Amino acid sequence: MSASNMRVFIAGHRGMVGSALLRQLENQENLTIVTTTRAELDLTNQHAVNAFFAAQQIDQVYLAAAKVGGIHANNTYPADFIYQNLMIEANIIEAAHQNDVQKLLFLGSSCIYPKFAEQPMNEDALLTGILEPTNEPYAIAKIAGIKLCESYNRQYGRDYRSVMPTNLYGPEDNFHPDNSHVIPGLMRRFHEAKVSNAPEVVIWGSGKPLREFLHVDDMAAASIHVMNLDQALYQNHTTPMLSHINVGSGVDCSISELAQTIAKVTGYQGSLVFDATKPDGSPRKLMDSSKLWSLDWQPNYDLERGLAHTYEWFKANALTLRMA
Ligand code: GFB
Repeated sequence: MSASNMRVFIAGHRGMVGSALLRQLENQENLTIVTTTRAELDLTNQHAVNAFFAAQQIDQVYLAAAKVGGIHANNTYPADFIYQNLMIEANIIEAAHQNDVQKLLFLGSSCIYPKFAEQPMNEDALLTGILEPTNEPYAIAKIAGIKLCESYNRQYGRDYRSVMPTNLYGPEDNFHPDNSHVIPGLMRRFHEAKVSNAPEVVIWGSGKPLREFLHVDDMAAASIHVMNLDQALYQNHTTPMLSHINVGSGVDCSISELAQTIAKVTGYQGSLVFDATKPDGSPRKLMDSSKLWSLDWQPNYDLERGLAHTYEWFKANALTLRMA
C-alpha cells in the first residue's frame, strides 16, 4: 500500500463526531475518504457490512457510528442502545479484520467508568465498580467495543485503538428537546425562550452534577492524533488489556454553571428553574486526560468559546437541525 492510495472509512460520517472527522480529513492529501449512508448500508446487518468491506478495499477505519443520546434517551430506550451499539461495533471490527484492515480507531464514552470512580477518572478505573444505571446498557456496549479491539490485537496482531471522549458538543449535534445531551437540549430551550420572551427556563435535575465538556472539533483532532501515533509509542502508553486513551478538556463545571453560561451565550435574561423530578445521573464525570497530553495533544476550545461557536452554527442551521 502506498501513502497515495490510503482509503479511510469514516463509519458514522453524518453524526456529530463523524462529520467533524470528515471536515478535518477530507482535505488531507493522500487520503480517499470512504463514507456510506444509513440508507445504503445498515451497520447492524452483519452480511451487508461484510459485503461492503469486501468491495471497498479499506485501509483504515474511524468507528464513529453509534446510537447515542442523553440521559433521558438512554434511560428510555435501553434495548436500542445496547443492541445497536453491540451490533455496529462487532460487525465493523470483525469485517475489518476479515478484510485485512490493520488500523482502526474505536470511539467510546466516559460513561464506561464506574459511577463512583475516583476523580479525575484515569484509564485504570475501567471495570473497577458499578456503572451509572441510567446509561449502563450503552456503557456495557462501549466497554465491549474496547474489549473487541484488544482481543483482535492480542489474537491477530491488529492495531485497533480506542479513545474515550468526555461529554461532547458542537455542530451537527442532536437538538431534540428530550433525547439530546444537556448542551444541545439547553441551547435550544434557551434560544426558544429568548425568542418567545418566556419568563423562565427549566433545567432537569438538581443542577449540582459536575460534567466536563469538549468541543467536537477538538475530539476529531484528538482522534486523528491517536490514529496517527507511532505504534510503538501508543503501545508504550497502553497495555494489551488496557488500551484505551481518555480525551477530555480537563475542566468541569456544575450543570447550574453550564446553564448560566448558555443563558449568557444565547442572550437569555429570564430565570432558571430546576426540575428535581428528573434524574441527575452520575454525580461527577471528569476525565484524567494526562496520558493524551503526554502524547503531545491539547484541546483548543474553552467552554464559553465552544458554546458561542456552537450557537452560531445552531442559528445558521436552524431550519435543518438534526432532531432524532
Ligand atoms: O448530557 P446528559 O444527558 O448526559 O445530562 P450524562 C447531563 C446532566 O445535565 C444530567 C442535566 O444531570 C441532566 O439531568 N440536564 C439538565 C439535562 N437539563 C437537561 C436537558 O435539558 N437535557 C439533558 N439531556 N440533560 C450521558 C449518557 O449522561 O452522557 C450517555 O446518558 C453518554 O450514555 C453521555 O455517555 C456522554 O452525562 O448524564
